[in-house]
Amino acid sequence: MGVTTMNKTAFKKKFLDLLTEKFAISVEDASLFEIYTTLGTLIRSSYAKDWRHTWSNYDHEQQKQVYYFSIEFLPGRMMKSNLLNMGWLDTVQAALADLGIQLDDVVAQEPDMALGNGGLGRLASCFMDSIASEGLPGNGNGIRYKYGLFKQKFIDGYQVELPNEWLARGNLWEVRRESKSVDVYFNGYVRLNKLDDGTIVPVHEDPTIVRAVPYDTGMVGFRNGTVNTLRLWDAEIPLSEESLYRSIEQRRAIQDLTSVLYPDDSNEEGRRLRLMQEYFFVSAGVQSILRHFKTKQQKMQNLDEFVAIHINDTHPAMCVAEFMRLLLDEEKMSWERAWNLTVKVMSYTNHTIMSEALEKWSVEMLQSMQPRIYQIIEEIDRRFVEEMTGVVDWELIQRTRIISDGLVHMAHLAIIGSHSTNGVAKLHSDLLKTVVLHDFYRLYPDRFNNKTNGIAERRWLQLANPSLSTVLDKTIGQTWRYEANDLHLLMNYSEDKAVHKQLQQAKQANKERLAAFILQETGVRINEHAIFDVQIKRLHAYKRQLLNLLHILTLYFEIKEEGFTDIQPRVFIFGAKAAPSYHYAKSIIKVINEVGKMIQEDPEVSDKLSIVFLEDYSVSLAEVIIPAADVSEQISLASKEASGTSNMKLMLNGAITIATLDGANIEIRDAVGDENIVIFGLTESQVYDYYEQANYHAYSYYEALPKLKRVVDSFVDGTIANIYQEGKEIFDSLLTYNDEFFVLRDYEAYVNAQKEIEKAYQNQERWLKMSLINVANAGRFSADYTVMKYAEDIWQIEAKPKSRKAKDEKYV
Ligand code: OX2
Repeated sequence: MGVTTMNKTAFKKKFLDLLTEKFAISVEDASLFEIYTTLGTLIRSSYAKDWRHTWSNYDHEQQKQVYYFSIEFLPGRMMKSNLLNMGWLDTVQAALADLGIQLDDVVAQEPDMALGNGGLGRLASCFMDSIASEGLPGNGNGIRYKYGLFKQKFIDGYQVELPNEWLARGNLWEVRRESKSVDVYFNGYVRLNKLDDGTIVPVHEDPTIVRAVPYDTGMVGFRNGTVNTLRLWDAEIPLSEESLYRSIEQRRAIQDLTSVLYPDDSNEEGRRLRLMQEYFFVSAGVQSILRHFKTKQQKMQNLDEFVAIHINDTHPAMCVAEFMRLLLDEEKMSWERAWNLTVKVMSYTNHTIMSEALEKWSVEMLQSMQPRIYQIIEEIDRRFVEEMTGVVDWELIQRTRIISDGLVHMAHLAIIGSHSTNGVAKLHSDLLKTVVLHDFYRLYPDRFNNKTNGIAERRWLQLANPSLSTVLDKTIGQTWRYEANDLHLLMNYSEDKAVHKQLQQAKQANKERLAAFILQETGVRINEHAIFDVQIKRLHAYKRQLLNLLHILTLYFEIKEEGFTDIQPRVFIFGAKAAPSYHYAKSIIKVINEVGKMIQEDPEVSDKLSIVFLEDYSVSLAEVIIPAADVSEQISLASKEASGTSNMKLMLNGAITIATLDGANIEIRDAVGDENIVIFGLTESQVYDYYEQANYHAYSYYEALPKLKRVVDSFVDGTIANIYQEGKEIFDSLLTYNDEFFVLRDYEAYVNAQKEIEKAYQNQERWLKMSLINVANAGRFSADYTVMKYAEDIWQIEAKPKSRKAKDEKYV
């Protein structure tokens, strides 16, 4: 059974046979989990041949491949997306229905694979889908964490973290490849032995050896027969060394290596175990790439014609040093030749300008944990300084060198050791050049480029939003399903009332679906005809969920104290996890929850406003929320959000964006035009002016705007029940500590922008046209296009024509 040929009868037979074979059970008696397992097994075995062929074709045709190194991947559930990409979705859905089974109940059995925190990891997974769907030879390389990102619960409005045992019932999609294991060395010390001929041979004495075992998962391309590989590494005790690691502590230390994903998003904590994780997956990945390369009949010096390695943020930056180590120590290559190859092979993406997320490791820690890697980094640093001396001024060298003040700067290593550094949206890439990495831009202007993020539109529209997809099919045909830019055909219907009506009905159906979900999860019944106003992203001060809350409180006081009655009902929906150690972010969660409760218990306001803070935001939850959104909140302080990707997903589903000119919001504005988005607030250059002149006084806004004062005071004057130090903490952050993220400065503009949103919504004709224009112009944010740009400009890899997206007859 090939992946694109499948009919209902054949599927049913296969499925029922396998159910019997696996569980000796009839379909009537089978549990949903047994059905899920059977279907998953069938799916996997059906793409297995294509998986093998994909790999052997790359080899056979000597194709250059990219290896995307990322410490996080966030694929969510895979069953439905595999079915879609195999071309089986409709058939399987119908066949199961014949058997009395709802596919959605089956797919809900799959735990979210949540090996990432947020945008960074989800981007890596969107890229995996698109790389395969474009038929590009590309593979992921990461860590198989035993526990995914923590599960979030609210108890008395507080966030509580529970372990996420995603592997408890096994993982259908992975294949353990024992035979591809490699050893990774830690600790000990390195002796440099001088041979008779003068060459120096490093010997790693007394190391701790960890066995890295890969688990591979097929990344199925959209209807093209391509199945790439996501390789995640697990840490084990090497068999031959068992006697050496007899103590429980030693064994535990090794097993703990891949236990947990660090739950910090855009924030760096500098913990020892994290550094171990980084070296672990870097070394395992690079070793296996080189081992594979050596099976080809190719010269090592031509390696760059066959291999590209991508460093996704700084966590895998040690790829540079590990690659050098292997070329020098194992392949006996000269430094110059090895360095030349390394720079050609490596490329790096920066995902944030927030300095607290730029990794720095102490020299002592790195030196004791990876003595050889440290030596190599030291030598890279020494040569860098030597090369630049006399060419550029001394201060510039000191600011850009890798090791300074007892710290190893990982971003510096990634930039110096690669041929390409890119940001993730136009503004962000410009800021890298002009501010954050300006010194490096002076040294290597040609290395800097922009690659605006993209999203897997198949998942975020075709799978998540069947109601809208049906309207699109009927209106513009089906080519948009494989060529996202064809969504633009919808512009021909921008004034078409009948199409508007259908879009409205699709949105309403999604709102009802979400309302039912909310009722089931929280027991709260929301007004399905209210504006659904959505902010879904990590809880971080710079993303300014607090600004959203100030607006909600403003509406609350307008109703309670100023007698406003003609407010358009709104449901404010939040999804956000806070890093467990991020106290301030957790206080904001608590206060949002308490305000939500206060509103809900007050009949004077509860029919007009409500807050729903959904627990445990995840990929699967996003798939239910996004299609139902009317308003997309993208309100970070300008310059702080590198790109954002929920902004793209929400626009694609017809939400209207209320945004600052930050990250990819700017490109969304360019795509839809000023009339179809609501922009407010400081621009990035105004923010920088404030920094330069140090003349921001938050207090003056508090004093000058009575409504704002009323709202800010409510954090400490007893208006909101059950908040104690949380309210005070927020109050102080705004006034005592002068409001680091200019929340008070942007407040008035934001409230006015929200009035504009309300006005636009009340004119449904205008609103539906705006919404349509957003959908019609979202195609450019498909990750299919993004990865093609990476492939052409950075990785220099190509798809073979037959592996490009298949334009299946059904869709032409
Ligand atoms: C995130 C960025 O904060 C976000 O703006 C961006 O869209 C996403 O990466 C994908 O590029 N950790 N998470 C991010 O950056 C870091 C570091």
